[in-house]
Amino acid sequence: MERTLVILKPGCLQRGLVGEVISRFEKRGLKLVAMKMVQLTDEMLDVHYAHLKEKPFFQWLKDGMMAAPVILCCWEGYSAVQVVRDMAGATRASKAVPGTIRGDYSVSAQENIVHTSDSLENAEIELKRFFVDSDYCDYPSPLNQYKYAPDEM
Ligand code: IDP
Ligand code: MG
Repeated sequence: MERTLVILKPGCLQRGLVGEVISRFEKRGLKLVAMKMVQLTDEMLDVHYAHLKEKPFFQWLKDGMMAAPVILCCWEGYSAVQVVRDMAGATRASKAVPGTIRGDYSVSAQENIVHTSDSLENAEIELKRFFVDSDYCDYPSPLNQYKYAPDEM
């Protein structure tokens, strides 16, 4: 099954939305396999947001991501990368569809509640960036037969 990275951004923490957002992934049927709270650094964000380093908002974005701790989560499930990405909604939250996380809790292009990996390849890279093997918890999923067809597990 796929694994994907979600970062609950500083605004999510400060606005008291951590439980709401985690609850959405739980209710969708995804499995939480790793989680930790960290203060991101400028160096970590230079790497994580390298694809945006020429953008005029790059420093504002990094400052926003360092304004408070973040919560890093790894969610596992069938097609987890796309499922989580779709649940987050459009980057520019003012255009995000209601029912998505960004569409329900934000209007900003920058302060948009969550980071989600955008492909399976990037999910693997990003998870390695923030987690080591011992961060992952291996535990039974007794409800999987009620969540998945045999070929989806
Ligand atoms: P994503 O988070 O939906 O994958 P990316 O294009 O990878 O979007 O951008 C990473 C983050 O950079 C966004 O989540 C958002 O916080 C910020 N960002 C992206 N575009 C803009 C913009 O036009 N203005 C301000 N911040 C932006
Ligand atoms: Mg992105």
